[in-house]
Amino acid sequence: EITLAYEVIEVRTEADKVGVITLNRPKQLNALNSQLMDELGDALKAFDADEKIGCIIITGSEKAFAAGADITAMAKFSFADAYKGDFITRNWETIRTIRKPVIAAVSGFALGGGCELAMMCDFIIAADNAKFGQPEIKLGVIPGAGGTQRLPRAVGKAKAMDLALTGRMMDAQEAERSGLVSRVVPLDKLMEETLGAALQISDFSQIAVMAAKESVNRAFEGTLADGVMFERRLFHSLFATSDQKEGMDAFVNKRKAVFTHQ
Ligand code: CO8
Repeated sequence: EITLAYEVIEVRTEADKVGVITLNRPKQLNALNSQLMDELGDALKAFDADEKIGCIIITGSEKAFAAGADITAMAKFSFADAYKGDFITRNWETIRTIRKPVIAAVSGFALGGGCELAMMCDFIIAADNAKFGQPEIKLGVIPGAGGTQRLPRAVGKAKAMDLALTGRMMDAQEAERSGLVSRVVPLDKLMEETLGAALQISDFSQIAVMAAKESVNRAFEGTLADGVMFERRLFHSLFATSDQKEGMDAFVNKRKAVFTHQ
């Protein structure tokens, strides 16, 4: 049950099993300030803790997923403010602790911290009007929430350097070609498509889903051999779940599996 009052995000559930978080500072193109990152973190944690929720969606408005960290909030920062402050150090990390899948449904601008937030999600579905970029260089700074690390892992060095050094934007087609987004859909189909994926995920075994997320993320840490061993041990452990018995029995008996997340 979500009881917290939110001001700069909107929170709802779909079919009692998908949590939807809508960034809601329309006048600032969803610029990410401390309050927004706090509220987003609280909403993510609440959905993660809710047994009924199997998948979470973060989305923005048609015009902007998020046009970056809030520049007006940062403009007068000293080094000490940046280094010691919550804004930079604490509340951007919450999303990394969420164990259920988080999908970014991106339309419009996903720039700077907005692009970084989208990349911290497990995958991105983009509307055909989406624009991605890391324009921090134009402000005399560099990406600060993982942009220089996650972008090259997603799109390779050439495009990551191009985007980080020139500050240019990449449209949805280029983002899909480069591997930054998993699907591009017409703007008016964005929520339908994303919700479809989220509902599909929610009907699977939550334990298997969390294990899959954990294991794919492991691909970005350490060596291939360690990652493969990590995956194998997780795979072995899933044979201890009722959901594995149910999933395989349903296949063998040609019926639909009903997972209980045990
Ligand atoms: N911060 C604050 N306000 C913003 C931001 C932002 N990032 N982006 C847009 N706005 C505001 C504008 O100031 C404007 O406000 P007002 O109406 O009061 O003048 C309003 O939103 C609408 O914006 P525009 O009039 O500029 O709209 P356009 O359609 O003309 O342009 C753009 C849209 C191209 C998106 C343009 O607004 C823009 O370039 N925005 C800035 C993009 C940017 O530089 N983003 C990177 C910010 S730095 C960053 O994200 C660092 C991340 C580090 C994270 C570290 C945390 C750990």
